[in-house]
Amino acid sequence: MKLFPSTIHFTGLNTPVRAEASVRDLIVEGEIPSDIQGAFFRAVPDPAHPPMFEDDVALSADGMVAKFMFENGNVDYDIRYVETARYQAEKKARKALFGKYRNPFTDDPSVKGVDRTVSNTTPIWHAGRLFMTKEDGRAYEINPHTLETLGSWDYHGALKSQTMTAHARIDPDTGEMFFFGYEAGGLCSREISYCIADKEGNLVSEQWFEAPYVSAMHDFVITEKYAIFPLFPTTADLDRLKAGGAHWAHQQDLESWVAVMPRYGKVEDIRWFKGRQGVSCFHLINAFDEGDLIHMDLCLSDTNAFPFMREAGGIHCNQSEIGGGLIRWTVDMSKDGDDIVETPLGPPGDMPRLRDRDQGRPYDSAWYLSMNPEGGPPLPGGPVGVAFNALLRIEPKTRRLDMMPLGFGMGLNEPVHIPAKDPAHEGWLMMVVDRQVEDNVFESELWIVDAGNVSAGAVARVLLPLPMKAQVHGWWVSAAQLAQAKHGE
Ligand code: V55
Ligand code: FE
Repeated sequence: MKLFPSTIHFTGLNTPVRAEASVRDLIVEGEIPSDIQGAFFRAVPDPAHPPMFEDDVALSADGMVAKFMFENGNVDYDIRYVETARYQAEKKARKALFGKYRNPFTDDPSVKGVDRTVSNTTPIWHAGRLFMTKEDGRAYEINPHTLETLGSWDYHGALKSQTMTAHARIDPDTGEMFFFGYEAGGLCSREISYCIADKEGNLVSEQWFEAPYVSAMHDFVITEKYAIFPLFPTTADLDRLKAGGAHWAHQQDLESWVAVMPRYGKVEDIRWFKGRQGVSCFHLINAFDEGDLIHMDLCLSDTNAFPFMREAGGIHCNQSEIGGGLIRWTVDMSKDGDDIVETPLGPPGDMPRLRDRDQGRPYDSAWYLSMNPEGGPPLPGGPVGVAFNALLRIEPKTRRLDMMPLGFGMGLNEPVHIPAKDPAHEGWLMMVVDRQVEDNVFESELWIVDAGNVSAGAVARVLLPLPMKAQVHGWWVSAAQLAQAKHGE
């Protein structure tokens, strides 16, 4: 194609920007809290070229890594493409050579065998290194100071898995990073890798096990004792791909599963618990142990939230009619059987954010994005095609909810959490807020919100002089962590 398609994947907040840019000393309204010293990294999918096919999706767009750098109340901004093998091949050809989302059979023959991943989902910081991730391939390492791409990351040749999740979990006490990869043995393979990197960043464990079906396993959770792998029935099929079809199709009549194993144990010790049919979940807030019980808190919906994954499975419904909620699933490791007990915790939503120190532990509060019933129609754009317009703070123990509702024509990107020096203070949330100013024209600000008092709104706002294409996930890296970066300035 010569032009970008006029579908939702390339319009609204998904309108391609494609500019690598740097802006020093952004304008700040209000005072940036002194706790905020460090960098907010963001993953922004932004297609460098018009796609080969009209029906291309936002999830296929080339990854850009953006950085808001905070130093003593001053804010600088940078955004650069992740120079994946795919990006470099297309840059040289000055056009798209890779075809449909996660379907290599639709590629230009000239790029057969070239790494297809676009590194567009989550920036992850671990053991002094910054990675850009996407679940269909391995991570790319990024220089956190310059945003230069350093190359594909395989733990110095140790990693066997061909894929790595965009949702790793870091234990706050041990500093270990727990992660997995599905389709670990190649396209549509049922193999799942389960890996641990120690606090120095060495891969110290990698085990593989087999899934009951090839599932879009987007996230997983750990507790102090267990590693937990939920599988939902959005499935892949090699014959469909070979016929030029979609990678994912949601199957409303297939059951979901949760695999549970001791986190330092063997995959042979996995127990499988059976979940509801047809449900879907992309993100979990957290999980924790209570004696022999394991609780996991999921952003669950009745069907897949992505229209293109539903439609490939023959499911047709309105986005606004999809039911769901923040739901707790509990399993009892002292009992036989495969039962899951379900408890509702909060209203529907997604893009949850947990304090780093609460990972895998009982927790008092967390945050996620939802809809404000009085906010008017949602802004078009983002991975699923509509933006959230309310920020929720939830106390899972008391079910208490607080909300920061946005007004008409406004939308939210996922926040990061920044701890406060004062242990009695809940810290800060930071997120990009978009506002529609005319048809397909948006202005954006970076908002800083008191994490314990979200209904008070922004305490400081950073004005952004460039259009901000919709973000997927972000990561906060403190100045102290940046000072320990393995790549110096
Ligand atoms: C998601 C995002 C992806 C992807 C698959 O948010 C799932 C869910 C940004 O890329 O490829
Ligand atoms: Fe995600």
